[in-house]
Amino acid sequence: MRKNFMKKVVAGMLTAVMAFSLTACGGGDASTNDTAKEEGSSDVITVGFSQVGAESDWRTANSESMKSTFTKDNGYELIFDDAQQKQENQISAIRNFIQQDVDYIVLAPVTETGWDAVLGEAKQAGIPVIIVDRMVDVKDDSLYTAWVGSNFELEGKKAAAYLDAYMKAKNMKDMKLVNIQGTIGASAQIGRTKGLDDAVAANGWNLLEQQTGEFTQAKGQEVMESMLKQYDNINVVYCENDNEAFGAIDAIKAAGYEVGADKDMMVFSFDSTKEGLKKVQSGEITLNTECNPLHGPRVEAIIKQLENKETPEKKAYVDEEMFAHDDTVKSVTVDGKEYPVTVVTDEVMGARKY
Ligand code: GYE
Repeated sequence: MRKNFMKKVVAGMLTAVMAFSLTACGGGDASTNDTAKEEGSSDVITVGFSQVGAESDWRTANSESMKSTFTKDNGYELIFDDAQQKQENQISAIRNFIQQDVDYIVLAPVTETGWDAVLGEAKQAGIPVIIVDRMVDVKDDSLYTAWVGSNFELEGKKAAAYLDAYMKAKNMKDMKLVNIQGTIGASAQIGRTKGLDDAVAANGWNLLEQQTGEFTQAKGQEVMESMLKQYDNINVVYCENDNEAFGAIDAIKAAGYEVGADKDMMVFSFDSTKEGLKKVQSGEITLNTECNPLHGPRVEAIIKQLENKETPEKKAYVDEEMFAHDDTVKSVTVDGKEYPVTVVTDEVMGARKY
């Protein structure tokens, strides 16, 4: 139940009681009660959203989805805070939201750990917290009301299964693999790295190095440049998001190599933003495993449930696809489930809005 709304309901009830006693005394005006009711029902819902930053195209699409959902016209006041990838900024944003007595706090956490204290403060203040995108790792699950986002480990497993199937289909024996990781400690990094690590262990792949590219294009490029200086004959580059892949591709080309599955180096990516899919269509990215950023309506659905005193699902995963340059591998099987691979055509490109 919305706190400001509750406050108004209580105020309305008091007014009604007073009006009733005045009427009983013969001099009352019962319309006071209606005014209070009207005020209550036209109340805007205030949402404080602590966003990680603006590090990637995915993030831009995610912010846009939140902003276009929580509008004045839809009955919301959105307080948007960009933490510039720093947890301390997110913690102070949450403290500000508590001070402003918002109705809901929405948190897209930069990393999983370190939230117990501040989420405890929100709980103490009686403000529901909805976690979106990456997860939090807290001792007490009651510190947040609900979470919605992606199954990052499944994304990693699907990508690794594709790489395995691709290698076998093309009879490639010699793998020299590098991994440009996301922000260390972020669920998206933990899951995508784990999917790869497990496959490396199971298949005995030659993983030369893992280094963070912090989910940005600039860092992706820098890390790739240094790996190219250090190792000869890298042939698979597993990037953990599109922007890192863009940076890595620039670095590979600048070093004089050709990018593509049948060229010098194969690039893997996650997100499948419009720019990311363009590079799949051109062949510079071999496989792009989708991660859906359009969480605004999903968070709103949770808030509506809470407003209606319903209990939202504690954790909800989003369904996601895989996009490839060609149909060498038509599907992969992970944990007994088959996932189709879609070849990027003009039609696929046309349907992608972000
Ligand atoms: O993959 C990346 C962004 O947490 C799913 O963060 C998100 C990741 C996304 O910077 O592009």
